[in-house]
Amino acid sequence: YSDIPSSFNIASYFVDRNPGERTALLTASGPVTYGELAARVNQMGNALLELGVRQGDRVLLALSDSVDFVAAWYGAQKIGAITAEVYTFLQVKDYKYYVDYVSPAVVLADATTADKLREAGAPNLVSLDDPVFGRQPSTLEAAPTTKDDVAIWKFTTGSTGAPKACVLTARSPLLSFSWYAQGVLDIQPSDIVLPVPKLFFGYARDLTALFPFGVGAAGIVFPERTTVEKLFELIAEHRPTILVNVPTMMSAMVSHPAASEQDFSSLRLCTSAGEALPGELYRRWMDTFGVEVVDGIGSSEAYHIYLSNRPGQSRQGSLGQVVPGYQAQVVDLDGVPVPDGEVGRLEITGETVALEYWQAPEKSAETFPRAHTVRSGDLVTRDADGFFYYQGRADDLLKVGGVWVAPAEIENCLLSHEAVLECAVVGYQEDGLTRPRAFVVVSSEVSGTELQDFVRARLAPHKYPRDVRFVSALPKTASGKLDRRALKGAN
Ligand code: 3SK
Repeated sequence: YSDIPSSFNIASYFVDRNPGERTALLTASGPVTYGELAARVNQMGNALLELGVRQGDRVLLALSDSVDFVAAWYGAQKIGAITAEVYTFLQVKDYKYYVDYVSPAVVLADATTADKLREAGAPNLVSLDDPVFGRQPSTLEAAPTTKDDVAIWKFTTGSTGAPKACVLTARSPLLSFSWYAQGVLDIQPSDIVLPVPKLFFGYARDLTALFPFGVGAAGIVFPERTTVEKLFELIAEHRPTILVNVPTMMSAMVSHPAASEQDFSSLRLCTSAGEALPGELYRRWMDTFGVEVVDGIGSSEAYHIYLSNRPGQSRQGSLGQVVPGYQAQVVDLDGVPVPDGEVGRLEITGETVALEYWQAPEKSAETFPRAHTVRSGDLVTRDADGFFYYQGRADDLLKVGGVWVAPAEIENCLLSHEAVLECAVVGYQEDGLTRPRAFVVVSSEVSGTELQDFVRARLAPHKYPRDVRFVSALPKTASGKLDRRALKGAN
């Protein structure tokens, strides 16, 4: 961190340093070079200046994935503004929340989001088809920003409450690039990255349009909703080397009838993050596609991924080891480290960690107990080799018959049943007592009793699901994570 020069601009570093003729982005209408992207970034930055945005102001991006999304993000960075992104399929009331909370100098919308944002009363709303973006010069001097300036807000929803912004400085993307993308993934100029989640989710944005740019590699952008068919098509067309994946999509991909016909030979690895990857799904993925999975865990609070497997050394069912640059501790409720093998909360220390949650001092003090440290809500164990194993969220644990039960353990057991494609276990109340309920997506006929017996035969007796619900799909959040809150609300 002390190696980063104090004067540092994210756009100058990640875009402008690259040779102009190299490909930065691959799109349906052809490749976009770094030279073309830099010119568009400058136009976007100039347009934001004309719209009155100044260094330190916030710009809210509500944009579908496109070259202009990437250019607008870097344009804002280049003039020293703070960027925050939101999903494009929110309800008017959600946009109203974000607009009030962020209080942005400008809200950037596109055809998908403009009407809803207008209805939400977004002030200073500008659509990307506004002529202001077309009449700008393609040169722009970077604002005199430093590594310690606040540059990025990443939203976190957590399992309860309204979304909060993690306030991050410019050093976070640079360190994360160096520690994770170079230190773990060994990202190379020849890499081509295909994201499963959309770019509003920092996991995907950084892996597609930030980390690759650190070495002059390329990302693929496409506006459409990500479906298995679309991914198969994009893999055949662009021959990516890295697939940025989430377990939900991995499950859908392995279950697709055309899975065995795909040529994934261009892929050197598939990252998995965003939610726990069940060991059983890892096995199915390897059997079907044979592309190495590099599972890890990250968060908006820590900026990006802080525990990860290493290519060539992945352990099934493990989150891997600490990403070099971070320190990890497993602590009890009082913050005291627990011995290896015992379940505790994960605490991560590293210079990428957010300064705070915006306008949430109490929650900030709880989550960021010391500078550069985040106390996550994730429960883990660590083994003697330093590999971490996910044990669920602290707030998802169920007390059944007086004993704590981790839903992840029951879910993993159910997933090892041949008929179960996806499942989630949450608590429900019966006669004033908490009991585990399983929601399952199956590929062939099986009864609830059979699944209950299956778990009974493998886990401690109190852990079997007292109720089994068959569903066609599990509810997901916009970033593709399981929406446990929606399941907890089911009767
Ligand atoms: O899983 C997450 O929430 C996350 C957030 C930001 C960057 C990376 C990840 C995996």
